[in-house]
Amino acid sequence: MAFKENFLWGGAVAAHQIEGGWNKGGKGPSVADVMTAGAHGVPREITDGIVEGKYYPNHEGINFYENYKEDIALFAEMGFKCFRTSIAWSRIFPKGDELEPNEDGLKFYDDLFDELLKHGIEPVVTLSHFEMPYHLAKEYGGWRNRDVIGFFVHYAATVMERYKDKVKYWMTFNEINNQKNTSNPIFLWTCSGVKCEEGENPEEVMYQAVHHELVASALAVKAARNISPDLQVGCMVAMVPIYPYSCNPDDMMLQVESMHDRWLFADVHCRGHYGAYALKEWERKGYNIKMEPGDAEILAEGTVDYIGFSYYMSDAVKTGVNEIDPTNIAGSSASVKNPHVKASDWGWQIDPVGLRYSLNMLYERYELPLFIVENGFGAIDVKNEDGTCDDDYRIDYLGAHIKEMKKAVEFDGVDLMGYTPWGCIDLVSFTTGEMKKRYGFIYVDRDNEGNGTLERSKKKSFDWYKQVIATNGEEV
Ligand code: BGP
Repeated sequence: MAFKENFLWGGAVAAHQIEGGWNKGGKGPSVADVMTAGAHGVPREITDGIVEGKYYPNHEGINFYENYKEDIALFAEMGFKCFRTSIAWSRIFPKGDELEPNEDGLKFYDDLFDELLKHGIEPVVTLSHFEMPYHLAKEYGGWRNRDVIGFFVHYAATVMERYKDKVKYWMTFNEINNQKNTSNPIFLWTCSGVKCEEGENPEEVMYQAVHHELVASALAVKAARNISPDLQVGCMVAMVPIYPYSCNPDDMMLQVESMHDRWLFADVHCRGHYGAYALKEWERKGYNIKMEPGDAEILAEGTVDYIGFSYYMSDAVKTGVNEIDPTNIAGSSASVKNPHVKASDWGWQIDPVGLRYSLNMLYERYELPLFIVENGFGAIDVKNEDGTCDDDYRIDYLGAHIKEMKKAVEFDGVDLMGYTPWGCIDLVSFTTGEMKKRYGFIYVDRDNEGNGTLERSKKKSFDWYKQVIATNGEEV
């Protein structure tokens, strides 16, 4: 058998994309709550606050806040061993800078985790999944402000202390490296609460915010160790492996440079310090990233126990495609379509082998246990009249990825803890705000404008995944 006996099969979601109840139980607004709906190809709009008459999909999500018992029963029917969700920070600290937590918010997650445990499902919790209290973004400037470190660590310690007997697996910041995407204001603002002013260099501002988050993450790891030796704290990075377009040595070197911004975050989380390439980049660009005495020790001491990562697609880079700034960590500025793989309707390149490659790269580099906490296929599903949905393309996608992760475990010896496909129940898409970009095994009756009964129904992939779990990945 390829996978361990206690392999954590499950599914993943994030609070702001499913819960709804955005102002219930004393919750304060989060940055995610001020994002309007997008549409296919049209980016979401980030407002400066709630605007009368605008539709905010995250306000209602799929009403998991009130429906979680029924939803968890469906996860249990599929045989989930674990369920990854996040805590909405602003349910616990509505503004973010209070000393005393909101008891109603704490109680909600007590009940949620109890319900999961009742079904034998282990909660896996992200502390900050692309959201923070809106007040911290508005009044403090989000993560660019060093004070936010203290607020976050207080929040992290409060919830880890409260749930230490219910939640063993934690992650600090979801896809922390996605903030490298300085061209997309959604990422910068919702991930880190940072808005750039005229004349500021967004990349420099981003690196400063990221440094604060990395220090906060390390302090949260240290806090967990004081709270209980049983807690396991991981990081969460978006793994989009980059291939050289050809064996041209220049393409290969471009690939190495492009991967730097993937490694930067994981290097600090896992090795406890910035890679030499990052320090050189800042020096070359004249960036002044402020660090305080003691930060280096904190980063060195607060390294993670495991690596959580998302995997959806791979990327390829080619020299001479764009005007590439040679001083830039190339990121995806030199990305090209890979002719060997197909793409989803949203242009995400489908590449199961890239998952095995990623598992190998991460394991060779860090030798830490790995946890695939997101993988999935966003598609426009059509519901049949009898309520079923023939999502064979999703079964094909997930099955192909599971086969590759099996090879990584069986042939390559990678230490893999678990697998939680993204959006195990249909939810609000992060980048588009759409409901029609669906990932779930469970269909939710809701459209892009917020209409629908919210009724849940099983897709074909529901029974398929149930069988995968029942056979511990032997029957895919
Ligand atoms: C990851 C995020 C998730 C989720 C997923 C799918 O980047 O961690 O929050 O949204 O991508 O993306 P989307 O919803 O845009 O299809």
